[in-house]
Amino acid sequence: MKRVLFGLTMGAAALAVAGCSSWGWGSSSSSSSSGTAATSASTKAAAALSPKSGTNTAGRVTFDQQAGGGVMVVVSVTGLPPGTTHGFHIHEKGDCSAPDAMSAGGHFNPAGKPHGQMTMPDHHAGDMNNLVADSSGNARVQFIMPDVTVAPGPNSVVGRAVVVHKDADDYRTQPTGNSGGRIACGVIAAS
Ligand SMILES: [Cu+2]
Repeated sequence: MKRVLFGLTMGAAALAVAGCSSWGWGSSSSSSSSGTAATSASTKAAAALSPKSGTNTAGRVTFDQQAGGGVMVVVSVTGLPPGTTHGFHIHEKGDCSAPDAMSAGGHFNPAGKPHGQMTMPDHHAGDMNNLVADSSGNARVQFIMPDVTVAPGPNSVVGRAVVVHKDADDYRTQPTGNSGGRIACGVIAAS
C-alpha cells in the first residue's frame, strides 16, 4: 500500500515538473535549437567589432560568465597601427550606427563610479585595460571583468557596445580617460 502511494506521489511530481518546463520553454526565446538551453539564462555573449572613423580596425570580443563570479573576456582586434596603445571600454548604448560611434554613448557605469583602471577601487563597470597592438597591428588578450554579468540584470553587458579608441586611456581623466575618438565598435549580443 505504501509503495502504491509513493508511486502515485512521484507520478504527480513528475507531471508538475513537466508542466513547469513546458511553461518555461513556451515563454522563452524560440531562437534556441535545444529545449534544455532555454531553461537557464545565457552566460555567453559576443560582439563583432566594425571599423569606425575611417579606420580598418575590426575584431571580435567574447564574454563568458564564470560560475565563481565575473566574466571572462577574450579579445581579438586587427588593423591597429603597429605598437600603439588604445583605450577599450564597454559603452552604455548598443548602438554603433554613427560613423564615429558616438551613438554608443558614454562608458557603461551602472554604479555611478568615477572612471579608472579595472584594478582600482573606483572604476566604471565597463572599464577595461588598454589594448596594445603588436608589430602586426593585432591585439589579443583575455581577462576577467569583475563587475559585470552576461545574464540579465543591471550590470549585464548584453545590449551594450564594445568600443576601441584612437588613443591610450590615462585611467584618470573624467569621465572618458581622454582616449580620443572611436575607431571600432560592436554591439554585444547573447550567443
Ligand atoms: Cu570608451
